[in-house]
Order: sequence, then structure tokens, then C-alpha cells
Amino acid sequence: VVGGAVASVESQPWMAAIFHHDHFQCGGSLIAPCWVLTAAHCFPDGETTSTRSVSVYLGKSSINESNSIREQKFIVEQLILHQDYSNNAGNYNNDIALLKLRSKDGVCAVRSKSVRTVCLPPPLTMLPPGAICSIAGYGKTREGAWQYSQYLREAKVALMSQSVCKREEYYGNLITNNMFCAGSPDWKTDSCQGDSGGPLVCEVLGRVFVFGVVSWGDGCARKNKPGVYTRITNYNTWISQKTGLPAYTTG
Ligand code: 4AZ
Repeated sequence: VVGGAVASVESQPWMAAIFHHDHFQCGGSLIAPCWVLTAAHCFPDGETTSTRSVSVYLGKSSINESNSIREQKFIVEQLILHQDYSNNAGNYNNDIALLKLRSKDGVCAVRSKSVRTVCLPPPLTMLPPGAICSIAGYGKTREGAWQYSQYLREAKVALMSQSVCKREEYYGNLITNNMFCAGSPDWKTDSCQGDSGGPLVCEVLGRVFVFGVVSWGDGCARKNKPGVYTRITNYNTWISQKTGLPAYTTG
């Protein structure tokens, strides 16, 4: 995350850290005790990715240090990538995936101050352009950084209209209806490499909903190049078909 500030995981308790072969790979969001929502492009080997090579941590404030009191670590039982995910046009269309966590004695994530689920917003809903939402992740804090952030960071971004983001000087026709853009008016705040798969959340009537998954962008915090997010409210049916969860959840 470029801009924003270090955040304790207690302020983003649905935040998941996804590791592949013990290397940090992507962020994710806990949407039910056994289900993490993330981006399909986090798994470049697609469905052939061995679930044994993937681990998921919840309650993690730092990717390099562990706090065994707060953290919960899981093996992945199932990796589900969207069947229509494609990067053929270079725009990560349908960039959404689900990880099913392996339960122990029927229990996956246990709710605590540092671990809790985030709500799924109702189908096809969206807040208006200009609404302020939050992004969170362990990704780079500037575009040219050599390393990811040591600590979880969060920042506020404003939702952007589809018509603005489809302008030629923005992303033109790379933006599909399965995506939306968000950024800051001064172009100083953005998601960045390593934040992929993580949440864009908006608070409505005191509840926090995951409206977006960090997907792509041209660099980080560049003028007229906002972050692009998977539009989760286009996928309620897909999520409930794959997980058995209700189409939307209110925590
Ligand atoms: C990336 O490489 C990436 N500024 C993620 C988000 C953005 C750009 C790149 C958005 O994972």
C-alpha cells in the first residue's frame, strides 16, 4: 500500500496472508470461517497449483515476524479459480478465487480480536463514486521498492466512476464491468505489488463489506492510473454456488 499507515490486524481482522512455498504471495479476505476470498492471478499455475504448497495465515500484523498468540495458520483444502478468469487481454478479467481452509475437528477460523469475517455486499450493489473505502495489504509502499512492507498497512481510497476510469488517459477499454477503479484525488495513495488478492472494504450502517479485491493497475500511485479492483457484487451467485454461503452476509 502506497500512502496510508501501518495498521494492526485488529483493524482489518478479515485480512489473510497467503503464502506459496513459504514465500508471501498475496492478500485475501476471510468471508466465512473456512473461506478466504482472493484474486485468481495470485495462482499463475492455475488449478494445477498444489494446495499443499499454499498456506493461509489470519491475524498476522507482520509478514516476517510471528505472533503465535494472535495468529491462526491453515492448510488449504481446495483452491477454486473463477472458470472465466483470463489475462488474455492483459486486464485480469474475472480475477477472483476462493480458498477453502482445512478444518480441525470441524473448526476453521476462530473469532478473536485479530480474526473475524467480513460481510459480502448484496448482489449488484455499489456505493456512489467518491465514497471513501479502505484498502489493506502487506505490499510495496512505493512502486520501485525492492521489498514488500514488513507490516500490514491500510489507506483510504475513493471509488471512481466507470466512465472516468474507461477514459483513454485512464485505462480505456481494459476496464470491464467486472472491475471498478479507486484511488486518491492527489494520486498519492494506491494498492501496489503484493497487495493483490487483498480487500477493499467499505463501511455501511456500521457494517464492513468487501466490495473489491485488489487486482491490477499501471504501476502504483501514478497520475490517472488508479488501482483496479474485482467487483465482488458481480460474483454473489458464483461465491454462493462454490461455498454454499448465502448470496450476501451481514456478519
Ligand atoms: C501488482 O503488481 C499490483 N496500483 C497490484 C495493484 C496495483 C498495481 C500492481 C494497483 O500486484
